[in-house]
Amino acid sequence: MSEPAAPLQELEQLLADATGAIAQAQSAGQLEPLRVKFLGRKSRLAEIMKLIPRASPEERGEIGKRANQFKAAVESQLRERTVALAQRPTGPGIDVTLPGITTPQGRLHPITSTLGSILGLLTAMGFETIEGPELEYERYNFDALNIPRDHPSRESFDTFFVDTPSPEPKKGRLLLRSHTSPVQVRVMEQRKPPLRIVVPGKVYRPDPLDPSHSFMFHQVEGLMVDDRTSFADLKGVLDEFLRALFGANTKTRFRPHFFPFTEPSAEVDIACTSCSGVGCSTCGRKGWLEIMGCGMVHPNVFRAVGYDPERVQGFAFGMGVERIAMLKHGVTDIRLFFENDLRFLGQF
Ligand code: 2NM
Repeated sequence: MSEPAAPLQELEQLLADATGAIAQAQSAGQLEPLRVKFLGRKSRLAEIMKLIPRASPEERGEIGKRANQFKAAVESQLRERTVALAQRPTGPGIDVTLPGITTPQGRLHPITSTLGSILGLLTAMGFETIEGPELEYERYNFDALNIPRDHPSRESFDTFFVDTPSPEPKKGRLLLRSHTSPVQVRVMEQRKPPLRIVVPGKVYRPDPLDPSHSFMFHQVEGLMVDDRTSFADLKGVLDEFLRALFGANTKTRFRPHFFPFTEPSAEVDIACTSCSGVGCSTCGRKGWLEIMGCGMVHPNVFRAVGYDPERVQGFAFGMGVERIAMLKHGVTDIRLFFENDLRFLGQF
């Protein structure tokens, strides 16, 4: 009894073993030994097949049938596993639970965006943006602007002079411009009025460094020249500009001042952005913040560029971009703009 039943039970056990081993194979190279082990000439299957002639006639058919089924099942599992292994992605596996890689977000430098707002507003009012050289001649930075030969700002402690290999007698020494006005002089020399221009750019002054001084900063200067241009036009343009920049309710104040290149001249204050005029540490208890300088272009400046001061009138103004950015954002040290610390720059 036990002899004929044994081959059938063994085939059942062999199929379970083969199924488990094939499923665990990790490469085609691991499948071939399994084919040899379960189907080869020295396999248990081969042994069982040899028993068939000696079995009783009834059992002969059953064992033969089961042996063929076993062979077909193992061959089909080997084929399927071969295909599955070939289609499996190679290389290291992907851990779908890992956090994603974030893309760092860049942004404009606060000086760039403040400059953009300033130029955007003035351009909308009809001013054309013009840039010019940072390395200038004394003639454009001082002489043409009615700045006297003995003016203190011409001293080496107020201007970065540059070695001038072959000084041009009419243009003087080379220097790093201390304001952007020399560009306006160059434009006036080249063009006739009417003129409405704004000149942004870097300017250089050898000041001792402190929370409100840096040896390089950015300026925007404006110039309008026409046959009739008044101080009222100047006031209207700057009031409009400052209310667009700091808010519609911004109070302004024009205070008499002196510049060699304008007459009359004024400094423009806005009511303190921190205390609205009450008095605080931002405005030094004055309630007002100095925000820009301006005036009517001096006749000597017009003469220097070949304009007839009897026939043209103009106004000019200038402001520091860092100062405006500091007031807009509550920054208390100008040097932060130039240290490129991402903890600072990331806040804008
Ligand atoms: C200021 C204040 C007042 C100014 C004058 C000129 C030029 F070239 F037309 F004469 N450009 N900019 C000027 C006048 C600049 O900045 C505080």
